[in-house]
Order: sequence, then structure tokens, then C-alpha cells
Amino acid sequence: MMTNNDIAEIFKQIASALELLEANRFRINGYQRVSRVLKDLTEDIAGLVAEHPGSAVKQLTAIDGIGKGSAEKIVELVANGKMAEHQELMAQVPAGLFDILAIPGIGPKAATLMWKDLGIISVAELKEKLDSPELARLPRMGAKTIENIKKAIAFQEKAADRVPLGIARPIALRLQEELRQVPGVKRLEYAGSLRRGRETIGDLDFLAACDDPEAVRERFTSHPDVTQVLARGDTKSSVRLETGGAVLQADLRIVPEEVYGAALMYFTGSKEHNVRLREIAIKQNRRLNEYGLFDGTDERPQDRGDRPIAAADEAAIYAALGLPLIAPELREDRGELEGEPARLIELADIRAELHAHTIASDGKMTIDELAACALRHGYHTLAVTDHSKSSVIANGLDEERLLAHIEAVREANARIDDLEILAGAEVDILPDGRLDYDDEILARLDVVVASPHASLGQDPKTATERLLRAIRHPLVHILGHPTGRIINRREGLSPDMNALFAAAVEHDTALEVNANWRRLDLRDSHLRHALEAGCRIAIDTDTHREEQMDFLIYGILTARRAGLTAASCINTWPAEELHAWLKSKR
Ligand code: DGT
Ligand code: CA
Ligand code: CA
Ligand code: ZN
Repeated sequence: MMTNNDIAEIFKQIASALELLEANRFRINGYQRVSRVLKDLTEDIAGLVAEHPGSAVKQLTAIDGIGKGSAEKIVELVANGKMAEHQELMAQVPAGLFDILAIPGIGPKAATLMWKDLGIISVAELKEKLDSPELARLPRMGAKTIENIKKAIAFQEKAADRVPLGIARPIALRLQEELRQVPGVKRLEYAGSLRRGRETIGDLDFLAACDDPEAVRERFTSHPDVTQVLARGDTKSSVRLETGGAVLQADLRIVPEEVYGAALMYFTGSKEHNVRLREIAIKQNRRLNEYGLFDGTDERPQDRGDRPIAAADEAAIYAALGLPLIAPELREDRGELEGEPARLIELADIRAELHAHTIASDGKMTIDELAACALRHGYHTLAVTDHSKSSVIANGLDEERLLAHIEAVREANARIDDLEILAGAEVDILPDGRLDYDDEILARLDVVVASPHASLGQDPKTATERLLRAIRHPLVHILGHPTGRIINRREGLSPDMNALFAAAVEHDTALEVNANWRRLDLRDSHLRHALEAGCRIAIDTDTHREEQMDFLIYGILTARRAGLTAASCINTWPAEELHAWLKSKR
């Protein structure tokens, strides 16, 4: 299924190809505009087309900025997976030129000149020619411009290949499960940034202790997702994984069982956390490395046959250092070694889902299906929060449909046992901070999640005012995905977070950690500050389809990275307490 971003990319490619071919400016601008409109939509275009087979073009032209011609092309693209015009253009322009055009500082004129005059058709070729006199001779190609291009290429190379947590983790779990099946495997886990629950993953780091290293290596390097074996050695093998559109490197290290804990600590990182631990060890006249914790400060005590004080498991090593076991998610050198550690929130603490969509707007489940899903998760409370009327693409509810929907929710609640189903809404925070329903309507809802969906390119000051207005609104319970960012795709709003946190405490409005791995908004670093300020937190999945309720783990990992405890998270509260809090805003 194509994402909005995929579709937007195709339109952008058409615009770029036309630029490189020096086509009419108006035509180019038109495609660029449509691409931008598609990128800013938070609702699923392919789903919209699929659900309105006869009237998709009409649905699409209802969106501001999409004309009939573009709508027809979108339908063609979604239906066939390709678009004739796009393909014709792709045949005329070398693919590598698009990467060149994507480098900040290189416009279409420059890219066309590099192509036509110097025959440069890939970033690699451009890199080779960056110091050549012929490049510097091109019009407007000064030393400063070339310097900027170098920097931009370096930045892109660094950022481009990090994979979102929600893509990397399922791949890693599959591989981990498979490797654990190999006979003789005693311990096998992923370490690295994935174990720390970072929102994006550079590569996967597996660690094994086993009787038959060759068998584990063999299973690892011959896994169906492996497209290339990069290294295959006694202690370390590396492969390239390609699956479901993601490309990811994975390393497997095999260590003796006696030192597994030390190695797991080392390869879990972070590097900065490890540095701190080694400093602590040295102060105690000891040495910590991936083979264990040793007496004395010699470089490589393991080579002399020294026996470690602790090595087999992490907890024992931390304990020997005089430290509590630090949760992997906290190992970032952000003060985790000071003070008493709190018990971090866990998946099983969550008892309520307070942000979920049904077919009334753009969800795939009925109220009953959503309720069954919540019951399977063992929740005591479910809030049905469909979109409000301004989210046209998401089939947001106008007042009349909302009132009928509230009735349907109340009816389902009366019929379904063991679950309190609350009538709610995810109400749009309009660009100026007003809400998309008036107070009389909002007051009828048990739960109001207020979220920004449009105008996400606003300047920080306007964004702050906008979100503050929603936080201060007496009928709002939760500020949903506060910045609207999409990981690796859209930066979203950049409001003054501390101002939001102070207002949220004052007005007793909870802030959402949206567990969808594309969002994870609030992100970990923001959440840390929210907790310091004393904010209440909601962790919700914003479920649109059944499997998305399992996205909760990504919200939990993110929350643990910020040090969230169950008590600060409204989704963990017993039913009476949660319901009383919700009513306090009515
Ligand atoms: P990533 O892969 O970029 O998402 O981040 P990590 O944290 O997984 O980093 P990675 O894969 O380079 O290394 C995995 C862990 O191994 C890292 O968190 C700490 C440890 N490690 C790797 N290289 C070094 C090093 O040079 N010094 C220290 N102290 N630890 C290292
Ligand atoms: Ca890694
Ligand atoms: Ca690695
Ligand atoms: Zn939502």
C-alpha cells in the first residue's frame, strides 16, 4: 500500500524531472504544489481511494490544492502502482540526478549543467569531482558553494540510513527467534540502540553464547532476509538485511557464556554510558571491559588469565560497581548513574487506550471491533476518538455525525461487559489554536484529545500560542501528538516546549506520547523535560487498524527512555481514578 509520502515523492520526482529537462515553470510548480499538499496530509490517501472506488477523483478534488488532473493521476498511481507520465519522464532522466538534486544547495540549473556539461549523473561521481577545476568553472559554483555541498553530502550520508524503531524491531525479533532455535544456543539477544529503544536504529547488534558457533553463524548468514554477507569471522559476522523495503546491517558476535553479561553491557552501550562506567571502575582501582570487571587497572587483564570479579550477568557487574541495574533504555549518560532509580513503566501497566479511531472517520474497525481489541489487551477503558470535521481527508465528523456517533458508543458501552467505552473525539487544533468543535459539543464528550494536523510548518511562536490555547482549554484532557512530526519525514511544529509543559501542569492537561512509531511524539528528550515539570502523560496508540494497538511497546520504550513511572501515566490508573480525573474536566 502506498503512503502519502510515496505518492508525494512521485509528484516531486515528476517536478524534478521536468526541472532537469527545463520544462515550463508553471507545470513544474503545479506538481510541486500537489506534492507538498500530499506530504502535509496526515490521512491516508491510498485508503481513501480504495474506499471510494467510484468517486475517488471527487473525494480527492475536495482537498484544497488538488485539481482534477492531479486527482486522476493519483487514482491511476494508487490503482496500478505506477503512473504513465512518471514512467516516461524516468526514462529520460538518469536516476542518480534526483539524489544530486536532493542535496541542499544544488538547484536544478546547477544539476542540469553538471549533467549536460560534465556528465555527472550520481552523487558518487559528484563527490569525485568536488575538488576538480572543471566543477569550479561552472557558473555560480564558488568555493563556498562547493564547501556547502560537501557538508550537505556528509550530513545526508550520516542521517539517511537510520531505520525507524517500528521497522527495525520486528525484523530483529524475527531473526532473534530464529537464531534461538539453533541447537546449543544458550543466550541470544539484540543489544545496541535497539535494546535501548531509540526511535531510529543505525544497525542491529546481536550477541550469542552457544555450544556450536558455526551453526549459529550459518543460520545468521543464510537467513532469507540476508542479501549480502559482509563479514564472517570467528567472533563477528555482519550481514546486510533487506526486507519489506528496509535495508539494515546486522552484526552477530559470539562470546563465551562466562562473559556474556559484560559483552551484553558493552554492546548495548551507549558508548557514553560505557565511558562513565569505566571511569567509575577506574576510581575503584578496577578495569571494566567487554570481558568483565577486573581488579587492578591493567590494559587487558583477560589476556593474562585474570579472573573477573563479575562477567556472566549485567546485574552482578553493576552490583560489583556499587550500582543498581540500569535499564537499557536509560543508558545514555543523561544522569542515570545518580540518585535512586525509579521503577520504570512497563507494557503490562497500561490499562486504558484513550486515542483510537473507528470507521466513523478513517479507522478500519467498528466500535465493536475496537472494543474487542481493547478487551484482548486487558484494558478496563477505551475511548473512541474519531477525527473532527476539519480533517476532511480523514472523513472527520461534523456535529450531526458526532452526536449520532456518541449515541452509538453509549449503546455499545451498555451492551459490552468488562470494558468502559467512552465517547470522545480527536479534535483538530486549528492553526490559530481554536478547536474544531464548540464548547457545547465538547462538553458532551467524556474524553477530548486535541491534536494539530494541518499547518505544521508554522513558525515556533505561532505554534506555541496555538498549542497553549488548546492546553488551557478547560474541556481538553489530552494534547495529542504535540509537534505533529513524522520520523525521518516531517519535522513538525517546534513550539517552546517548556511553555507548554508549564501550562499543562497549571491546567491539568495530559500530554500524549503517541506510540505510533512514525510519530513517537512527544519524543524522549521532550518527555524528560515534561516529567521534570510534573506533567501528566498519556501513552496512546492512535489505533486505526487492529495491529496498531500493538504499537504500544514503542510508546513504552520511548517513555522509559525519559524515565516515566506508571504513576505519572494516566493510562495505568485504576478505572475509578481515571474516570474521576476525566470527569474533573466536565
Ligand atoms: P546505532 O547502531 O547507530 O543505532 O547505535 P548503537 O548504539 O547500536 O551503536 P553501534 O552499533 O555502533 O555499537 C553498539 C554498541 O557497542 C554501542 O552502543 C556501544 C558499543 N560500542 C561500539 N563501539 C564502541 C567503542 O568504540 N567504544 C565503546 N565504549 N563502546 C562501543
Ligand atoms: Ca547498532
Ligand atoms: Ca553495530
Ligand atoms: Zn488520531
